[in-house]
Amino acid sequence: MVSYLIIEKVDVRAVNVPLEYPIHTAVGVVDTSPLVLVDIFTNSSSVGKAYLFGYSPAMLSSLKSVTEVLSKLIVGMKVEPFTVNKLLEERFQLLGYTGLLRMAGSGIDMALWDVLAKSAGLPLYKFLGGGARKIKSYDSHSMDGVSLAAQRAEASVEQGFRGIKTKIGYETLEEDLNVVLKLREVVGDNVDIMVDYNQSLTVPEAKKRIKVLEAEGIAWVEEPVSYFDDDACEKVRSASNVAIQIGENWLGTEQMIKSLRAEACDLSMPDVMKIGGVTGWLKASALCEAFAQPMSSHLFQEYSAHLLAVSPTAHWLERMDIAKAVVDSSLAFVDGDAVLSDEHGAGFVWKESEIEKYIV
Ligand code: SMN
Ligand code: MG
Repeated sequence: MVSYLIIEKVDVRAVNVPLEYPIHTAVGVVDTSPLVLVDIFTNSSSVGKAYLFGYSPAMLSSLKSVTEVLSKLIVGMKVEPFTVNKLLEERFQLLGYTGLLRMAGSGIDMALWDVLAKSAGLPLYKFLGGGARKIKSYDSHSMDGVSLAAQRAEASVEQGFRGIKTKIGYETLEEDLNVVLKLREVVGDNVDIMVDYNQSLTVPEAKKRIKVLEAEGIAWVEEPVSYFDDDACEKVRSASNVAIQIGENWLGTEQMIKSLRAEACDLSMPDVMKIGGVTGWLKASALCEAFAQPMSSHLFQEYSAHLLAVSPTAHWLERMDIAKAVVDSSLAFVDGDAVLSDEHGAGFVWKESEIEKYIV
């Protein structure tokens, strides 16, 4: 057993992999999954692993090179996520530790926590002090149109999911409503339906559409307007009788604090990559408790399951498996719950043979 872990080498690879379904949103389509894969090698046999999601293949090479720049800065350091984060935040204070920089730093943070937990011979949730628990999960779909939305919802309920998210923001409110009415007909009254506008509406349009959706028992309306415009979010939230959900785009807890102070939302769903990795999530989970925000995850189901297990206001885990083409995860979904295994660390390995196919 080494007395402390040292970062010896960081491998950074870029892949562009297929998705189960293209992710259609009101503001654009994500039809493949551009990922940056991070491996942190240490003076032990454990290797820390994490992936980043680039959203657009056009960003992949930039995200990869930013991750490589940060990786060079940390080789030789001890595996201390808090220390590494502090170094990166200080180093990029002038430029602004945000955007792709923050995302890359989060990937490094996740991999550092992964290798720490592995070196302790524990699954991440146990290493963080949590106990084995199931985490209720919703199946996250896309802007699929009425028939595919119904088809996917039926399949998800068959698998035991008790929550379904669909993306809306169609040309007309009627189209939004048609999808919601069809989903309710398919899933019945005991399954939660969440809707996601992906920031596509203006404040007046959001107020108008949410007023109509209120009658349909929607569990939450996600990102109706720009997540970054706290005033717009607060105007929509205070006018709505449906819970407003935001958070996937908060880059660091500093943006989250700004939104929560402005009472921009009823529910919070940080994205572990954008919020600052495991370290960022742990800060965010304390903020959710302080501001009485039920806390859900965004993508990154492998890490998010461990983190929700130690989040005081844990709400829902989002199942949208954007990395399944290259990630072999021990996380299982049983009757709509995410079930953590006792595999060490975050509990996944790469599908190396598949990675070769998709290397960019
Ligand atoms: C989303 C948007 C873009 C890619 C993946 C997921 C979405 C969500 O906002 O909440 O899942
Ligand atoms: Mg969303």
